[in-house]
Amino acid sequence: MSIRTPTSSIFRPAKGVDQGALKANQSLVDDINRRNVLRGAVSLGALSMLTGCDVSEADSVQSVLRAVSYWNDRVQAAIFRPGHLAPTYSEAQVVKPPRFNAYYDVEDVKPLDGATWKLELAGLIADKRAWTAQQIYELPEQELIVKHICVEGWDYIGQWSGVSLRKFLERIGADLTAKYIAFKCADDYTESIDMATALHPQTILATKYAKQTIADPFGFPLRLRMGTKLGFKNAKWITAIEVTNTFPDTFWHKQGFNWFAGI
Ligand SMILES: Nc1nc2c(c(=O)[nH]1)N[C@H]1C(S)=C(S)[C@@H](COP(=O)(O)O)O[C@H]1N2
Ligand SMILES: [Mo]
Repeated sequence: MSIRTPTSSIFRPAKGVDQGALKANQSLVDDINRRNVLRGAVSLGALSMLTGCDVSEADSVQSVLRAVSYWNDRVQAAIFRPGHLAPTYSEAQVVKPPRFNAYYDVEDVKPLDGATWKLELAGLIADKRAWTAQQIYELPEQELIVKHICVEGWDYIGQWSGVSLRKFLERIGADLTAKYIAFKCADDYTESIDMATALHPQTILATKYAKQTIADPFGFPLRLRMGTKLGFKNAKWITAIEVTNTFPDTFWHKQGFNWFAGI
């Protein structure tokens, strides 16, 4: 199975500089460009000006890009408004079926057995008993009709429903003052989010799409869905949730993508 790396439609090469070192760090460059952190396309000149250093060696390019991206994570977390809602849409705008994506092709999806699947709980949680799919289906449902935006440059409006993550965390006695919620998935994907996003009113553990049980490729039986985060943060096929104060690194962040990834 080969790992597909999202390609960019946003990369704009600056004239007159060696683009090799920037191309080698394309995901970081894309992220910084997309957020307009440098108020223009990333170039070696802009990075040199920003840092006051001569950013020309491949190693220093990568460390400067990483520093800008981490700084960007912190700024995004600081300006996140817990009560600010992402735009919502009407049922008539919902795309059916949803558009599939993963770090591998749809033929390689390994469906989970809903009868034996369990959601494991770990970390700063009072009641760590595992949950069956049936137990989760019995929880109150909330519906989200929001835009799913993938960094690969496409989006669609989707209709997801399931229990509010805030309500679920309260129910299991999670420490709501902890910093992070980490998700493990059946396909070895990992994601983590900050507590403010976990408690946001548009963050749910989805079991349904367009009022039907989520189909296998879209994360059956349980996936995360947030109105305030980019597509890749929305972990599918969740098998475990951990509440922690130790930063849980993630599949895409390890490859240089922005961790906060707000919309
Ligand atoms: N477990 C898991 N979750 C995942 C992924 C993945 O590869 N594995 N891909 C992410 C990416 S990049 C996107 S855009 C969305 C796609 O969700 P969808 O197929 O429901 O549209 O799932 C995200 N969640
Ligand atoms: Mo994505």
